[in-house]
Amino acid sequence: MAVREAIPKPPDAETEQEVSSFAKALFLGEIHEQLVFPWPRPDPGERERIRALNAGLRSYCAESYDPRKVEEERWIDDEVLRDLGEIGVMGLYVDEAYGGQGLSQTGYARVFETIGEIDATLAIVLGVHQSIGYKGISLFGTEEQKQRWLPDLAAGRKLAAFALTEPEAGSDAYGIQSRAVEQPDGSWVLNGEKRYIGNGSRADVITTFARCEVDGKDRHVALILEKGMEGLEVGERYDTMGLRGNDLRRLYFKDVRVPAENVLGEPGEGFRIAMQILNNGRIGLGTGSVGATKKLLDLTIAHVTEREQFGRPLADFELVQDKVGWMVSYLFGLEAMTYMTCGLVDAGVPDYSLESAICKVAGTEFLWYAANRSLQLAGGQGYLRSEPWEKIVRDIRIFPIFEGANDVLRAFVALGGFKPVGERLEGLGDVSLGDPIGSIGVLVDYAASRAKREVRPDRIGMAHQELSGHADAVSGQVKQLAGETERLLREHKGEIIERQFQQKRLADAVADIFAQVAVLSRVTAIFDDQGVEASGQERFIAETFCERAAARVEGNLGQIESNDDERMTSIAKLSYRRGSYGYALFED
Ligand code: MYA
Repeated sequence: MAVREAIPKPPDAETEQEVSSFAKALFLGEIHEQLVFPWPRPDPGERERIRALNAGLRSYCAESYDPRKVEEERWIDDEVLRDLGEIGVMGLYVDEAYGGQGLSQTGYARVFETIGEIDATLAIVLGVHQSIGYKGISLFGTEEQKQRWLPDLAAGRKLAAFALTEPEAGSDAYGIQSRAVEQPDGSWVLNGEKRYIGNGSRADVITTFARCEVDGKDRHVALILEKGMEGLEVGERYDTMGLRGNDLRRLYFKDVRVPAENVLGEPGEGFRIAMQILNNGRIGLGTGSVGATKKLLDLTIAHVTEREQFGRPLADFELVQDKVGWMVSYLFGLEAMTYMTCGLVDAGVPDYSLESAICKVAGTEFLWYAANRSLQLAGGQGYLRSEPWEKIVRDIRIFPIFEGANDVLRAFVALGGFKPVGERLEGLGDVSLGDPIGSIGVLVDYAASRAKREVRPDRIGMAHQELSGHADAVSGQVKQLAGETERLLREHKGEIIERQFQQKRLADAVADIFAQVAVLSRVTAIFDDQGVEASGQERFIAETFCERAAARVEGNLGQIESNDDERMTSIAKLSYRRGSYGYALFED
């Protein structure tokens, strides 16, 4: 069910260029605001359904779901999972035709916020199941495959898992070693090993990936494995710091024969399929972080308003207000950005890979800092195992690591932005950026042609006029981002792939720009609905977020030129040579 009916047509022919990704275009200095204005409106029919699902989920879990028991027993009762399936939360986005709830990405995220508030382990078990476990079947499955698997998965009669990571291929997912060889009868024989697989021994259906040969080329294939297949062995369970109810396992594939009808998509397309599934999963971690932070905020407000010290509630102290104010204002921005991304998916924007990576990085890091600050405000009480903070902190520590380690995703975002800029530069003169002398002329030509192309959409004109100051500031930041991107490419050419300090700065800058655009769109909709006067608090929070985000953008882009990166790499290399700290103050 589409949240937004259709993407409105751009205003004139010059701006009517094919644009597949809002975030990638920002690196080119282009703001395709018709993709992000107006704010995506929830479908009224869907709103009712979400309310009913959330209410059912809350009342069921209040009675029958005990997070501590799940942690002690290290799994969720099968009966509870069956009940949750009956409530409808095991097949949230699956078409009604296959027995699911047919929710949009936005609707899915809203129910997942509630799941995340109840318990992170529950969110991960259900998230592994539908966010990534059977997402591939829903996105790339044939009609026959959907009919075969989705009804049982959506109803919770079967559980799914996603198996990509291997001992030698974590962040470098392209480098998986598992291998599938096609047989004369069209089936495949699979060998290899996977690790850190959630729902590992419980899953009935596992989406997995292996290398394969297609037309003599080394490619990847996506396969659906089923419990009980000969040679599919479940290995030992990992003993983890948090999410202790998550059944995290090794899996071994020993000559597993996979029938042709279990191949997902085209052989050779496996890596693209894996990445597309993860794009969806990463948004889930962004919106899940929104839900988890709301819970932390509730805990924090309750604690600081009740607890008194020095004859006053903690809430009265400035440094407490600083933390709570930061939490609320950043949450407002993160919520806008993550739901804006859901809106892009629902509107059918083809490429949201950068946006989803941005949501994952921003969401999981904010949640981590928020949890730390919330625990700090709870004082000694926050450190007790009987209190909720201890478990939350343990459970969420993995979020910045899994589904793409955050620094790897930052590199992915920056390189994803460099790519269209590099292509444009190369395309102008057909000269490789790897050729330092040849490219100079091209870059000069490009700079000149750019001046003539000022009609490209480089301003935000659809924000409410009361927000025009912020909209202009964001337009300026986009211009600066594009300028720095081009300058870095010109300076480093192909070597840019090694410049991780600079990649991080660009990735963080574009994340803050995207978040500001989302906030402007959100508040414009609030102004339109309620009037400017009546929306004073939202305006105040939004402006606070935008001003802080703008300062971060300035900081990050400013450091591209002036930084101590070389000192940091030298110190690190020296310490590798010394093998330890090596600057002992005492000689004992
Ligand atoms: S699941 C396992 C998680 N693992 C990863 O995420 C792996 C991380 N690594 C990668 O993503 C890739 O290997 C990177 C690129 C990014 C490093 N969308 O040359 P390339 C295309 C679309 O850049 P590499 C888990 O943890 C690219 O354009 N396409 O490749 C469970 C290119 O195509 P072309 C993409 O340098 C957690 C081609 O691929 C994407 O090797 C459980 C090659 O690209 C993309 N994103 O790698 C979580 N990336 O050749 C449960 C690349 O055409 C969730 N490409 O240009 C629960 C949710 C609920 C939470 C609730 C909380 C409370």
